Amino acid sequence: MRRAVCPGSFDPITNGHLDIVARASKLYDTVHVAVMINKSKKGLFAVDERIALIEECTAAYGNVVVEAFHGLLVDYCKQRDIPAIVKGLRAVSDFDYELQMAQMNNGLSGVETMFIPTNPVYSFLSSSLVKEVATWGGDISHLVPQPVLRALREKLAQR
Ligand code: COD
Repeated sequence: MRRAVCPGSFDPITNGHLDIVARASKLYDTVHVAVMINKSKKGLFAVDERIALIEECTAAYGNVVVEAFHGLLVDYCKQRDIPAIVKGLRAVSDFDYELQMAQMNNGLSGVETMFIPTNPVYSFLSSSLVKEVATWGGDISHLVPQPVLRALREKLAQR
């Protein structure tokens, strides 16, 4: 059984994240999407809301498990016997920090990190930019899956 994890904040999941999860789901028997909880960072979406959105957007893949985790990613991997982390690389600017994390995680536990190059149509895309553009009424319909678009509109209307 080949298992991998795609970790992140996913606040909320974007088409860039989804593209990486979809591609990983073709390479591995099971892909875990781990919503890593960072208590010092208050997100727009609650962790449960992020999980529900990711589950809805990945249901069709058939081999994706979505969970929240508070702690080190290497501990998440150890507890579930996951040997590989899959990350998307958007640009050279991502590389420095991603390399540091990959080397730290490998040094801590031997887990490997696999990088998948971003689809160029999503190379500028991040959850924070999506939230900023949506806050000011910009069109993000081509950047996030439909359930996220709906949830973002509802969330911003409550503010
Ligand atoms: N195209 C392709 N991939 C993308 C895109 C895009 N447009 N946007 C994001 N991604 C991928 C990247 O691989 C990114 O790393 C991942 O999705 C998650 O992105 P975000 O923005 O949701 O999440 P981040 O960057 O906040 O996530 C950082 C982690 C939570 C993965 C990291 O901090 C972590 O592992 N934390 C757990 C604690 C820990 O173990 N710390 C020690 C690390 S060495």
